[in-house]
Amino acid sequence: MHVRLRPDWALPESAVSSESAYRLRRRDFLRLGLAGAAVLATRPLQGATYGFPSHLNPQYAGDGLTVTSEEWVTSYNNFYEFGYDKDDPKRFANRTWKTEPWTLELSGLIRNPGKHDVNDLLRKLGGIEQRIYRHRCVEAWSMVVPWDGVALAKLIAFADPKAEATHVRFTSFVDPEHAIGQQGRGSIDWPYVEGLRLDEAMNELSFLATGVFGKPIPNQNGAPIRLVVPWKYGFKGIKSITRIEFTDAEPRNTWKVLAPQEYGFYANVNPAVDHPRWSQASERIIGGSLLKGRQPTLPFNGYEKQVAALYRDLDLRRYY
Ligand SMILES: Nc1nc2c(c(=O)[nH]1)N[C@H]1C(S)=C(S)[C@@H](COP(=O)(O)O)O[C@H]1N2
Ligand SMILES: [Mo]
Repeated sequence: MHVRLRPDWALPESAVSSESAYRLRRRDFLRLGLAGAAVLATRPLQGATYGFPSHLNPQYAGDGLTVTSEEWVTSYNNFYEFGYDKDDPKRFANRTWKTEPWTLELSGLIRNPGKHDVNDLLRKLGGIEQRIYRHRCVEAWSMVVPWDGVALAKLIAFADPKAEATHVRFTSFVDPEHAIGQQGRGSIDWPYVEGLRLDEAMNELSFLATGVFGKPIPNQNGAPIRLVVPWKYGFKGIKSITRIEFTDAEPRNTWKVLAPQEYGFYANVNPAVDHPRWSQASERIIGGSLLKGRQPTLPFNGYEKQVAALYRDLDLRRYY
C-alpha cells in the first residue's frame, strides 16, 4: 500500500522523488534511535507520501505557500514556560530540561486508562506520518510547518472513550526547576491546559506531532509530543503534553482563563472576528519577503471544507 490518494487537506508538495523521501525516512531511523526506529519499522513507508528533504527548504508547498524555513520554525516560538520573547524558548528549553524519558497519562472517561512511556505508546499506535499544515497564531502571524506524528483519532481509539465522554482535556507539565517561565510569580496558572470537543478531536486533521522537518521535535516546539489543530489559533496546540483526559464537560483552557474577552474555547481561525488587539483579516508570513509579507486570513485557516460542519449550529461570533 505504497500509493495513497492525497487527502483533500494535503498541501501539494513540490517535485520530490519517492526515492529521496525514502532516504529521508532511512535517516530518521538513525536520528530517532531504537525506539523511534521501531515506530517507523511497523510501517516504514507511511511517511513517504508527504516526505521531502529538509535541506531544500524553504520550498513551494502549493496554494502559493512556501514551507517556512526550519530556522524560523525552530527559533520563533511561543512557549511561555520558557519566557515571553519569541527567541526565549529555543535558548531556555535546551539547557537542563529533559524531555526523554517522558510519561503520558491517559485518564478519565475511557476503558483503557494508564500511564505510558511516550515512545512505547507511539509504537502501539503504529506508523508515523508527515503532515504539512498551515500554522496561524492569534497574534496574526503564520507559518507552514511539516510535522511528523500520529492522528489524534488513533490515540482516542486506543483510549476507548465511554459513551459519557464529550470532551478531551490536555495538560502540559510543571517543572519550575528547569522551566524558567514557571519560576517566581507570573500571571499564568501552571500547568498550561487546553481542550477540544470530542468530535473536534476525532476530526482527521487533529494531530499529535512528535517530529518536524523529519527530525524529533525540538524542545522549543513542544517535545516530545504536542497537539496540532491547524484550523484553530496556535494557542490551542498545547506543547509537551503529560496527560490526556476524557471529560463530560468543556475543559478550561489557559488563555480563556487569563483573558476571556480576548480568547475563547473554540479559537477557530476567523478573518471576520477580530481580536481586541489584532485584526484577524490578514496575517504576517513569518520568513516571508518584503514584497509578499502578508496574506489574507482564510476561514478556518484554509480548512473550511474539512471542519466547517463541526460548527453548523454554533454562532462563531459568540463562540470565538
Ligand atoms: N505548553 C504550552 N503550549 C503552547 C504554548 C505555551 O506557551 N505553552 N503557546 C501556544 C502558542 S500561543 C502557539 S502560537 C504555539 C506555538 O508553537 P510553535 O512554537 O511550534 O510555533 O504553541 C502553543 N502551545
Ligand atoms: Mo499563539
